[in-house]
Amino acid sequence: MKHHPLKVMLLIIFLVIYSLHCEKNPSQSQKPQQPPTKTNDFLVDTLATQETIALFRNLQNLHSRGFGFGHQDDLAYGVDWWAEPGQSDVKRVCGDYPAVYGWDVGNIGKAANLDGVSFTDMKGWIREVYGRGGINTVSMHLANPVSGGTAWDNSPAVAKILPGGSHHASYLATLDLIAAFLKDLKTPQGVFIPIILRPYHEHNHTWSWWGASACTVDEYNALWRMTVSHFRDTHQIHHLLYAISPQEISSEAEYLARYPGDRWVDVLGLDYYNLTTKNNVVPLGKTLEIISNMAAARNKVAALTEVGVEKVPYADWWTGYLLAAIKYSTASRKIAWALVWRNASKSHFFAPYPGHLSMADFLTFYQDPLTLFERDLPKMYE
Ligand code: BMA
Repeated sequence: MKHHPLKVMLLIIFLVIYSLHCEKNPSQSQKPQQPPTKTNDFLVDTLATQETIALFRNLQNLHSRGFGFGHQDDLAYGVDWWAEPGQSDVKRVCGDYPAVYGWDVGNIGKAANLDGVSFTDMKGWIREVYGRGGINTVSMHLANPVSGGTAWDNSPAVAKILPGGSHHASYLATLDLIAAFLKDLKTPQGVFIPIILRPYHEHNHTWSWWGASACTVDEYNALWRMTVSHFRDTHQIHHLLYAISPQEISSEAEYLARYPGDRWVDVLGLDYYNLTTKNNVVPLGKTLEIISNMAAARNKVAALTEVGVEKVPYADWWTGYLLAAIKYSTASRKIAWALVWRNASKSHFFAPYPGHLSMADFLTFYQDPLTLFERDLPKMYE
């Protein structure tokens, strides 16, 4: 059949105009977007993935078995080694990995974090941990977004990064880098790896730019909510649980003095660095009781998000101090995990390494039925 050239021309003109119209009005050519389906009504993120919901539920129930032992940067380095595949000071001492692994995204945007850990390697370790059934938590020692100093530069910055502030856009750009990092935490099958995000920690203390001397209560809460909403709503990241962690508080009122609200928090954490004397076993036990009762009343998880004594200078610290505090009462035992800080060197470490004076006691701690290491964990993501 022969086509008339004018007809062909007209058809081409029509198709070009129609396709331009569709580009401008995508609704004409595509189905309208379905609103995302709610997956739960108890997490900060009501669109959280199934694996994230399972992690939360399993953390809530973990106390029926015990509490997870955690260690910051466990796979990245230890006393006398750096980035060796499979290596871990905790494993070298007791034969198993920790149940919980802490990581930090301070210096995001550079090749390595503030402690020299390559972000590419960190992603690999997070995937490795998930593959073995362990738990990952991420803190944020971000540089001062106004002065450019470190996280410890506590010159005021929060007011300037909130909406309308001079540094709002540049701070969101930093959060975008963290979002990109989080979105890259996937299994080879494309499953997002749940992360317990722990931003703006120890905020009742004053060392950081988000601390109590550098911003008002309202500014802190606004910063928290802006950050959650940037990840959850702007970036549609749905594999996060949000943990708050004030340091060394002693009452519920003190805990809630700087707190963005139950709708914005999944895990009620506590950081505690005063366990340098047995006199503080009971005070810590009492605080754990407080946060664990608060978590139960609010359908949340309680955790000892950071604890430890630098260089662990007491031979019986693991059972005589830490375990004693956690065993203080039936409520204090209900924390989901207790994480000690990093093993950077012989002068800055919080977990034992082979030959350390607390090693024998750590083995007793490891063998205690209440302590859970990686092999003791139930399936956390189902
Ligand atoms: C601190 C110390 C610092 C480190 C920071 C973030 O407590 O360990 O050396 O840079 O945590 O990991």
